[in-house]
Amino acid sequence: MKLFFTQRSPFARKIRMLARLTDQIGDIEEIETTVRDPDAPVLPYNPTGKVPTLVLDNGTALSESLLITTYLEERAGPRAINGTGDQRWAAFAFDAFVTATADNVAWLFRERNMKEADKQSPTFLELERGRAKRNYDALEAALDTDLGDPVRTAHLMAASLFGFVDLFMEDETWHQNRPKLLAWYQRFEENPAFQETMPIVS
Ligand SMILES: N[C@@H](CCC(=O)N[C@@H](CS)C(=O)NCC(=O)O)C(=O)O
Repeated sequence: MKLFFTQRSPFARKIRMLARLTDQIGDIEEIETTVRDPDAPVLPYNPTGKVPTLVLDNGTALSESLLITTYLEERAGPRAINGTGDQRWAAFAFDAFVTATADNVAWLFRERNMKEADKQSPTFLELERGRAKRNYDALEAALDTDLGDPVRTAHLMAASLFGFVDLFMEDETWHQNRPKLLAWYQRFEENPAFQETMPIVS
């Protein structure tokens, strides 16, 4: 299989971590691509040009990180990390919430980091900051339950997202007044899969 990724994408980092944690990385060729570029290596496989994109050996191209997560979780068999039965669907539901949070932060990033200051919409920024705050508060509250051990795919998404914000949007504090979330993240930073997928940025 081929996995197209960028160093910066938190969605791709989550998949890269999952592949390592479920011992599937040996079956995956990780290919770094550009985005928003007519020559991007991912484009022949996925016309949306988005990462992550996982191309299966039969040529099927999976995009949207939750779909790729679901595929790799099923393929992992006993090594899957989201549990079984109802527990598994609760884990996927939690992952969907964290992934939606990451989508929201990505919109915020595009508005504030990729547009000139005078082209940015204060209304949009306020709305998205409000949404991010609500979601981070929900994550802080979830720490006693969903964010506890063991590591599920939602944890991989949350850690990738916080790593992204710290590196590229450092003044958007996700941890201010959220001590449990910060302590959780600081522990998670030691995870070898997190260390191995640290964005290499020049
Ligand atoms: N909901 C998508 C989000 C993926 C996404 O937004 N990826 C960004 C990079 S972080 C991307 O591919 N952007 C390329 C573009 O906007 O053209 C997922 O979960 O995979």
